[in-house]
Amino acid sequence: MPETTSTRPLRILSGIQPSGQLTIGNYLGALKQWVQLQDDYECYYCIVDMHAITVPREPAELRASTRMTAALYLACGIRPERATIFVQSHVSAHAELAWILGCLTPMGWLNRMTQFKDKAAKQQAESVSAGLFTYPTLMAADILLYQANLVPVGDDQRQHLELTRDLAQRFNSQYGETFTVPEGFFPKAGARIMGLDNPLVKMSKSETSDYHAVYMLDEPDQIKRKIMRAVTDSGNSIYFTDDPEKAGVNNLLTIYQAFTDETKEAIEARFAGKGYAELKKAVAEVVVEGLRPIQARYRELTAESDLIDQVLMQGAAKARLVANTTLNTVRERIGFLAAADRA
Ligand code: AQP
Repeated sequence: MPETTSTRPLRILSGIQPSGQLTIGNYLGALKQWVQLQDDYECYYCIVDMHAITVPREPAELRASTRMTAALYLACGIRPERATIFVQSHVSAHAELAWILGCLTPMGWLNRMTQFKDKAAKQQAESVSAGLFTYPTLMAADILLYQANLVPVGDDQRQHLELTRDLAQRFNSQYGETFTVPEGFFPKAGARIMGLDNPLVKMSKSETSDYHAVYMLDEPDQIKRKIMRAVTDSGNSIYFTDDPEKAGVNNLLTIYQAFTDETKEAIEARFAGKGYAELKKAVAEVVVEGLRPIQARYRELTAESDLIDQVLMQGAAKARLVANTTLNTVRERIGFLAAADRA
């Protein structure tokens, strides 16, 4: 029988792709919440390397990025004794369930995914992989394997999460109650951090321009330089707004709010009558100070030779137990013959 919410604590699943250096978007949209949630929920935080290969990757870079991402999870304050930290490809159930869910997913659902359209548009049409197209079914498998109740993600993942919910419901109605239908959990501030060089696009770790993103491991000087060069507008008033003309100022305020947890009103009062240069200086300062302890902890953790690999090995063992329980139920429900030699 599948586990039910009534027999266990509420579960959380989330992940980040090791597709480059993590940005403050990844931190504010995801990691910062993960740390807060670990004390109240049973949390599974994975490094989704199988998602990362939906666009071409250099193997050595992928390995380095995977370790760097794991170390940043720990450096932010995720504690392996509270939360299970693991690498997606270490738990083969993700790939198997993704295939099964892919067979249940109408192409029309995938055709609607805006992230696919955005990412595909950046590549030559003939080199866009089938994996990039079916990415949302792998993400659904990640979440549903752990019977997650809540999925803390940034705004950009709303559509994928909706598809996960639709798939869970479709499976449940076709084969009987099997999956928990997850809810999204979006941060109050920082759910969508925009590019510093173009505040109309999401800040992304795979954007290559020098002044697009602040990376979590950037030096204080780099952070200041990037923020001082952030695109704003020709006006001089500072307030939160949806007006695309002032998207740059709104983005800076959002970053300030997400790092300080102050209210919008307090922040607007603080910057009333001040100029953009003062706003940028203040934002740079809270970012530098917010990242400083994380960077220090990162340096300590990566100095210990096999600590990260140990955490990942133990995490994978815990994750496999939960994932395989769900997968066995799924196999049985859809009519796969039980393999006599499978544990
Ligand atoms: N700019 C952002 N603002 C708020 N949240 C963000 N997230 C990413 N960018 C922002 C959140 O970070 C988590 C991990 O995302 P991911 O690495 O799995 O994929 P992504 O959303 O595609 O992130 P990137 O940085 O844009 O990666 P690339 O460039 O490789 O595609 C998610 O919770 C996401 O919402």
